[in-house]
Amino acid sequence: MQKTALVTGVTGQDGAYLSRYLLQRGYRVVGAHRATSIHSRSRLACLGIEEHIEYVDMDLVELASVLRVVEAVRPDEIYNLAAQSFVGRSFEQPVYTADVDALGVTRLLEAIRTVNSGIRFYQASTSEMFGCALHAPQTEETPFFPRNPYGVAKLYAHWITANYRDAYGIHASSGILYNHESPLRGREFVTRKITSQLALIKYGRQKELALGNIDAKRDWGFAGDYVEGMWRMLQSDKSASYVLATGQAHTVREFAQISAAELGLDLVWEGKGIHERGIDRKSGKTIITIDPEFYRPTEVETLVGSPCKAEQTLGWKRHVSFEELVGMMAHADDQLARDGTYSF
Ligand code: NAP
Ligand code: G4F
Repeated sequence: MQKTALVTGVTGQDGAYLSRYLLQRGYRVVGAHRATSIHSRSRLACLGIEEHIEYVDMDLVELASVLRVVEAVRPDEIYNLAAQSFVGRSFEQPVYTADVDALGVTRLLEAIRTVNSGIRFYQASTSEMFGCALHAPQTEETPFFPRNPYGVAKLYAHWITANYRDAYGIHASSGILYNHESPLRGREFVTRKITSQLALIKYGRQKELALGNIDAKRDWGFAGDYVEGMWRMLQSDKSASYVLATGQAHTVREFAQISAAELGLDLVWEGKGIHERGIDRKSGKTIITIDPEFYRPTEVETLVGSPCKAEQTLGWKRHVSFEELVGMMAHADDQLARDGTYSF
C-alpha cells in the first residue's frame, strides 16, 4: 500500500531533496509550508518535482494549524524539517527561533499523540547541539554544549522528541546531522555564499566577498546523501538518535580555496586577522575580505562527527566527497552567474 509522508519545510534545501527521494520510493508526498513562505517552490521546480507534491499550509507556531494538517493528511510518516535554520539570525531573533525550532516540535508531537500515535516522526536535530564539543569526533553519546540560541532551541526539540518516544511509545527519531550542502543551499550559509559570490566575481558582477571567521571548521557533506539517512531512520524497527556526518572537518578557508580553483581563480592569502585578504594572483585584485560583522557573539569553532552508528545500524553511507561537493556547488553557481538567473 502506498505510504503518505508529510514533509514540513518542503520549500527548503532538505525538503526538496527528501521529497524527491520519497517520490522515487513511491510515496505520496504532502509538503507543508507557510502561507507567508519567503521561499517559492523554486527548489522543488529545480529538481522537477514541483507538480508531484500536494501542498498544505502550516505554520509551526500555530497549534491549531498543525493539528488540522495532521488530522487531514493522516500521514504514515512525518519529517520535521521546518525551522529557522540560520545560526546567525538566531542571535537576532532568539524568541522566534525558540518558538519555531523548540515549541514547534512539541506542537507536532502533540498532534501525533492526539491524532494517531502510530505516525512515525523524524526530527531534524543538529550538530550545533554539541557546540563547544567536549570530544572529537562527536557521537550520539557526546555531551551537549550549545553555543547559540539556535542550538539551544534544537536541543529542547531533541529532548522532547526523546521524551515522547519514552513516555508514549511514539516511533520518534532524531537525526543529529552535520552541515550538509548542495547547489540548493540558501545563500546566507557560508558555503553557498562563497560559491555564489566568487562566481559573480569571476564574471565581473561583484568586486569582493566579505567573510567572518574563516578558520572555523565544519564537517560538510552533500544534502542528497543525508536525506536517505532520514528515511532509513524511520524504516528501522526501533526509533533512536543517529549522527549523520562524514568524519572529516575542513576550514571555511579551505572551502573558499577549492571553490576559487574550481572557478578558475588563483587565490592567495595575505595578512592576518581582520586584515587578512584573499587575492586573485592572476589579476592582483583583492577578492575576499574579512568583516567582523560576520563574526558571531559566540562561535562554534570546530564540529566533526562519527557516522559509525548510522553506518552499522542503518546501512547508511555517504557517496559524495568534500571535493566533489565543492565542485558541484561551484559549477552550478558558475552557470547561474554566467546566465544571471538566481531563484534561490
Ligand atoms: P532551510 O533550507 O532553511 O529550510 C527551512 C524550512 O523551514 C523552509 O522551508 C522554511 O519555509 C521552513 N520554515 C521556517 N519557519 C517555519 C515555520 N514557522 N513554520 C513552518 N515552516 C517554517 O533548512 P535546511 O537546510 O533544508 O534544513 C532542514 C532542517 O534540518 C532544519 O530544521 C535545519 O535546522 C536542520 N538541519 C540542517 C542542517 C544543514 O546543514 N542543512 C544540519 C543540521 C540540521 P519558508 O519557505 O516559509 O521560509
Ligand atoms: O554556513 P554557516 O552559517 O552554518 P552553521 O552555523 O554551521 O549552521 C549550519 O549547520 C548546522 C549543522 O551544524 C545546522 F544545524 C544549521 O541549520 C545550519 O545549516 O556557518 C558555518 C561556519 C560558522 O563557523 C561561521 O561563523 O562558517 C563561519 N563563517 C565565516 N564567515 C560564516 C561566514 N558563516 C556565514 N553564514 N557567513 C559568513 O560570512
